[in-house]
Amino acid sequence: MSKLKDKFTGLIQPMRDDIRAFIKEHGDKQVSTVNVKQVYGGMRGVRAMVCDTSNVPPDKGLVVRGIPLKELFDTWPEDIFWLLCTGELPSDDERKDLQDEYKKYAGVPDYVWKVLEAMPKDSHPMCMLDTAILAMEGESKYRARYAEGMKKEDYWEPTMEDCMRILAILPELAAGIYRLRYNKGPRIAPDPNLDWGASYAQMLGLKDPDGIFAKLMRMYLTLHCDHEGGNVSAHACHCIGSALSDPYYAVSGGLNGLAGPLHGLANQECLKWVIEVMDKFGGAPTKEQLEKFAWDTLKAGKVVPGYGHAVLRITDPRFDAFLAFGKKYCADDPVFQTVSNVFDTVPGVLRQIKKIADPWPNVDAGSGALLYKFGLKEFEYYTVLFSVSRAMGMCSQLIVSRAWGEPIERPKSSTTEWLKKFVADNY
Ligand code: HAX
Repeated sequence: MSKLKDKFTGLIQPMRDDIRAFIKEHGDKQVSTVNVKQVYGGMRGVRAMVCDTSNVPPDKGLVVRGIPLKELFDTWPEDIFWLLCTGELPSDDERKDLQDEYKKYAGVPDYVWKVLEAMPKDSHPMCMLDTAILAMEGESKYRARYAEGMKKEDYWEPTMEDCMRILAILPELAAGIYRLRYNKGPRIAPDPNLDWGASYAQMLGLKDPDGIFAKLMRMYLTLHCDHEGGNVSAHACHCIGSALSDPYYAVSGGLNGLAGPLHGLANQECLKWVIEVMDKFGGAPTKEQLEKFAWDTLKAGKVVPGYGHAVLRITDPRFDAFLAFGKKYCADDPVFQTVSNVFDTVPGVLRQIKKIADPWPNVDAGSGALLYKFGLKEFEYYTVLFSVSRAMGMCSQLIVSRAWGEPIERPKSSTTEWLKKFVADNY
C-alpha cells in the first residue's frame, strides 16, 4: 500500500465520525441566508457546500489546510497534493513514495495520442486536454469496482487510484499536447529521475540551461493547486463526482469550466492584453498610456483580464509570488516590466468604477509574462498548465468527498414567476 493511501486510511473513520456527529448535533443551525440578488447573482457568498482541502478568506487569499499560501511558495507540488489530502506536509520519505507512485501510474496510452492526432489541427489545447482525460475513462477503477457492487465505505479507494493515475499522466499528456498542437517535433519521454514539476518542464522541450524554468514550473504547479470549493472548476468537478461519476468524468468536466475566460482562461487573455498594449505603443508603455488603454478596454465593454475576483479583496498572494519570482529572475524583461507597471496602474483605474468589488490582480495577471520570457509564447496553452496544477485540488476534493460519503448535490432552483410570487406574498 502506498504511504499516502496508508496515511489517508487512518484519517477516514475519525473524519466520518466527526462530520456525522456534527451534523447530528447541529444540523438544523443556520449558517447562511439567500436573497433574490444572490439567487440571480451566481450564488455569490452563499455558504452551501463543504470543502476541507482549502479556503479563501477575502483578506488573506488561499489557505491550504490551515497554512497560508505565502508559507508554501517554495513547497514541492507533490507535497501540496499530500497536504491537500491529509492536512499535513509529508516527510522526505513520504514525498519519495508519492513520486514513486506517480512513476508507477505514469504512461499515456497510445490510443489517447491517436484521439488527439485525429482532432482538428486548430483545436484549443484545453479541449484537447479535456478530451484526452475523458478518452481514458474506460480505465476507471472506480467504475469497474462500482459495477462489481463495491460498498459505499470503499468508494474513496478506487477514487484515489483513478486520481493517482490522472495526476501521474497529466505532465506527459499536457507536454505532448503542447508539442503536437504547436508542431514542436516528437514527444519527449519522461525522465524517471525528475520530480513531477521538473519532468513536465523537461517534456515541454524549452531551453532551460540554468534550471530556472523547472523552478518556475514547480512554483506554478504549487500556486494553482486549489482555491476552495465554490469556483467554477472545483464546483463542476465536485457536482459531477457527487453523482458518483468517476474521476475521469469529473476532472475532465471541471477542467471544461476552467477553460472559461472569466476563470482559468484569463491567463491567456491577460498576456494577450499586455502584448496588445506593447504592440500599440511600440514597447513598454508609460503609465499614462497604460491608463488610457485600460479605460479604452472598459469603454469597449470588456474586462481587464487578470484583475478582480469573486472572493478576494486584496492582491492575490499568488500574484505576489509571481511578481517576486519575476523581480528575481527577469527584472529587465520588457514584458515582465509591463506586467509590473500594469499592477501599478490598473487598480487605480478599476477603483474608480463603483461596481467592481476587487480592483486588485488575481493569479492570472502575472504568470504569463514569466512563461513568455522562458519561451512558452503560445498563450492559448497557458490554461493547460493551470489545469495540471488544479487537478490536484479537484482530485483531493473528490477523494475527501467520497471518503466521508458526501451525498449527491441537488440545490433547489426557482422560476422567476415563483420568486416574484414569493416576494409579493411575503414582503
Ligand atoms: N474589468 C472590468 N470589469 C470588471 C472587472 C475587470 N477586471 N472585474 C469585475 N468587473 C465588473 C464585472 O464584470 C461586473 O460587471 P456587470 O455587473 O456589468 O456584470 C461588475 O464589475 C461586478 O463584478 P464583481 O462583483 O467585482 O466581480 P464578480 O464576482 O462578478 O466577477 C471576475 C469576478 C473574476 C469574473 C471578474 O472580476 C472578472 O471578470 N475579471 C477579469 C477576468 C479574470 O481575471 N478572471 C480570472 C479570475 C481568477 C480565476 O478564476 N482564475 O482562474
